[in-house]
Amino acid sequence: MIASTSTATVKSISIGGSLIGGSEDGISGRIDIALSATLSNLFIGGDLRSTFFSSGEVRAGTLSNVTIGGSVYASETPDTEVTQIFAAGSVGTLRISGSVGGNDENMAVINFDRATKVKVNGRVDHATIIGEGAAATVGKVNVGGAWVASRLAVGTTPGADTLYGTADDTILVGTSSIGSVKIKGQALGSPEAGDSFRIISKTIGAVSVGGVAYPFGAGAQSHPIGVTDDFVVIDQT
Ligand SMILES: [Ca+2]
Ligand SMILES: [Ca+2]
Repeated sequence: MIASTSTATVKSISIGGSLIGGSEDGISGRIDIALSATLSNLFIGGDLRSTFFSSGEVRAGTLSNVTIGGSVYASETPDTEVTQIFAAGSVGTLRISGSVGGNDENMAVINFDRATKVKVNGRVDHATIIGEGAAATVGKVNVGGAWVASRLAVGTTPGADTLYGTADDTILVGTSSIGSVKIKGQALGSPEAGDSFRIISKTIGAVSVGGVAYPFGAGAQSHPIGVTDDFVVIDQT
């Protein structure tokens, strides 16, 4: 674990290989910067990867520039879902060269208040990206591959199911927004019954999936996308 409890900015952490969750103590495989402090540059050449016992995790107040050369993988251990990338405040640019992948046990979770850009070159599969709070914003979300069984909730309450980005979410009164979402591959939910997947915010500027643009303008829009009937991109204003 790399930890800093100071409120001073940490200018740079660079790991050539992977950051991997550890054994049974549950706190290894972590970069843990004070939630009032900024980590300006984080480079992980390989994966941010979880093991059976614990997750690879990054936590800070602000994450200005994050580059992950590999993929982000959630743990497969039942009931051990954690937020693998957490900024108490803002994220500048988050670039992931590989994929963001969870599994049937745990979603890969990314959580912040605001983000300028999230770019994933591979697929987003069993992942939840949360912009938390009534003023949450995400500028651009670009995904090079497919979007599968994944959620992007910006400025919502999770509702009775306690999950962000599902059908029972309520959009908070405020100024939340998603500027644009561009998914180059296909987008879909899951073939199982009873679950739901949303890209949701008060205002969404533009969405394209597989080269098809879905109209988002003034007023409320709701577009079901994909073959599974449980994935909807929805805004309110
Ligand atoms: Ca929910
Ligand atoms: Ca709208």
